[in-house]
Amino acid sequence: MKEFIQSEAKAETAVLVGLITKQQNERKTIEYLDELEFLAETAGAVTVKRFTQKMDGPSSVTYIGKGKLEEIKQYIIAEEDAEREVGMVIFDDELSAKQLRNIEAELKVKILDRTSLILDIFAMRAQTANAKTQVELAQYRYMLPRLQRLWTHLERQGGGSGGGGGKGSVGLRGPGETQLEMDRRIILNRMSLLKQRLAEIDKQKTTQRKNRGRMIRVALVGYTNVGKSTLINLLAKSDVFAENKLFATLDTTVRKVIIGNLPFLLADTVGFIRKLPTDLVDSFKSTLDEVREADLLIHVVDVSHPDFADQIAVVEKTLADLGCADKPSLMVFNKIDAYTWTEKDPDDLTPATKENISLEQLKNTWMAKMGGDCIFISARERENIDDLKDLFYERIKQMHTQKYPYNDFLFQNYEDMAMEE
Ligand SMILES: Nc1nc2c(ncn2[C@@H]2O[C@H](COP(=O)(O)OP(=O)(O)OP(=O)(O)O)[C@@H](O)[C@H]2O)c(=O)[nH]1
Ligand SMILES: [Mg+2]
Repeated sequence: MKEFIQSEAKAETAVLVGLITKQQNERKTIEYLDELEFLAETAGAVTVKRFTQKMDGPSSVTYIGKGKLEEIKQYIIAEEDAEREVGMVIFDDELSAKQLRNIEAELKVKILDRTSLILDIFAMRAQTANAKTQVELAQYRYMLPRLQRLWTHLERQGGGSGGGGGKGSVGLRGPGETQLEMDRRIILNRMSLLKQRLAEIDKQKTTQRKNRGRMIRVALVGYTNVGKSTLINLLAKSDVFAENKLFATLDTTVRKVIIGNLPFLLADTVGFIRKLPTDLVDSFKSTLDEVREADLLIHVVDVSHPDFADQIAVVEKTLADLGCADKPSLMVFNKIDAYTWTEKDPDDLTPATKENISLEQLKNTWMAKMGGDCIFISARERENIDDLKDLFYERIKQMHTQKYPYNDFLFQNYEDMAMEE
């Protein structure tokens, strides 16, 4: 009867698990788990509980300690007794095959880690053939070293107690190494097919890019949910999907933008995130080609986010991994409308923290650091957009005249011409 009462639309519940280590203090862990909760929400799961544990480093056997695992198990049982099913337990770091297997055997619910959760969201978001192929490939990459675990899982379902196969479905009874080998081979074949398909798409895309004409190519890059799509929509008057969810954008969109009399190409790209495995980034190579081949990068930052400085570091690191560390770039601090800070009481003599910095101070600090290479705006509230356009115009015009010295006709100032006539 329980099934009938539970509505189909009821969101799955999730329990989050994170470690506090020497490298990752409690505050950091909380921030990471906040982000993990947002990821879970994006995937459609409601977080009901968090568990953290202080350890030197993750245990290679069960990631967390035995005692903590038991505590989580007891929590799940208690919830079940109260007719509240725990749908899944999500770990903040990537789990090895061994860890997954052991944890699953103990907790007996769906176990996810940050990577598989992100892959799940990617699968949900993928629209084009390119994105779908990339996601499928990334999923197999994740799955392959963990096949053993998937297999024991199936074995449990199929095996039953009576030996000799029990009630399991065809092909799942009495599985042995041969079956595992076959599965591996099927997946490897599928992966090489997907790689082939991506190579073809790649070729088409390269040709398309060559035919785009002589225009400077600009790419918006940044952490997920900072407002990249909102900004391209504003500048290109386009309607790229933007919403308050992580990874709203998975496919690259390129738009022609004209500022004054200067046309250029602007690309919106997939957002970056912490702890994203490098081979996952590799799977999105063709999406990220737009970044690699750009003449200018616009690094968009959500200044209203408490961890924006960390996010900047993650984006810079990812860009370096892509070989783009030295590309010319501008930094756009977005969401100034949502920036908050608490003024320090004059009696409070403790050192000022990042929560005590006014927007004005923040601007001054970054301007001092970056000179004219940064700007503060609100894409949604359209604050300071004229200055942003001026900055883009100056930079891109300079690049254009350098790269295409013979078609500077683009910069004729039509007003001046009118006066000369
Ligand atoms: N307060 C405020 N919110 C903004 C601003 N710009 C964008 N947003 C909101 O931030 C959320 C994310 O915006 P997107 O444009 O989808 O962000 P994105 O960087 O493209 O995100 P992904 O594609 O998910 O990586 C949306 O809810 C926007 O409405 C801004 O200037 N101020
Ligand atoms: Mg987007």
